[in-house]
Amino acid sequence: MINLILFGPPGSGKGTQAESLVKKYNLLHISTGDLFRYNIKNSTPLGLEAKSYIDKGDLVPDSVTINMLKAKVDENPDVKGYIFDGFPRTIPQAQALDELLSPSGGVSSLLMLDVPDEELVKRLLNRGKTSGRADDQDDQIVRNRLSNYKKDTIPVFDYYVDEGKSVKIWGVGSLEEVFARLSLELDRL
Ligand code: B4P
Repeated sequence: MINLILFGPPGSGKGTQAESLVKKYNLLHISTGDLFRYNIKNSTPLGLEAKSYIDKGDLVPDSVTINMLKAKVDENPDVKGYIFDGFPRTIPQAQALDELLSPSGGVSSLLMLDVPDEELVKRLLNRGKTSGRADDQDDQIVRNRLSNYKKDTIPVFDYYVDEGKSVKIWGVGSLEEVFARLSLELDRL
């Protein structure tokens, strides 16, 4: 079973690349960002809670995020493997994922899309012009997301380095070029 974490700063292309990877490798794509946005759109209690954090560029609390992720995995027991996109973003989330996946062999690999900050800000503000996403429209909110990534999320990369599972992939170039780099790593699993 392949249990892949697609990792990287906001705007690094995780969602974009996950869409292509699931088709090629027949895996289930679980994006916590998409799950939150679905709940926000449908005004569920979970969505209302998540919105107050996401709109400011803050992380949603671990307890809420972990329970939502577990429910999604439990709903889909018969899959060939998963691409976790945007999860884990904190050490407690990584520990919860390890526990959840231990019956199926644990995390196979963490692939980090490496993109310089100024390129990320440019991509996100550009997406904000058409996406309607409040968290993509304001320079300060975008920079807050980047600073939260450095503080809370980078330690997750180091956590899996200790297990020999973290790999950095250069995330600048055309969508096809980045996809080819990711595929090379996935083919090794
Ligand atoms: P996410 O939905 O995960 O959003 P993201 O980090 O902005 O996006 P991603 O990296 O997938 O970028 P994309 O491919 O779209 O999270 C949103 C928020 O939800 C978080 O800030 C947080 O508040 C909350 N949240 C989610 N998960 C959480 C968790 N586990 N714990 C707590 N809170 C959580 O690409 C971005 C743009 O770049 C697109 O416009 C795309 O077209 C463009 N692009 C992609 N690849 C490109 C390339 N190679 N060249 C040029 N442009 C490219």
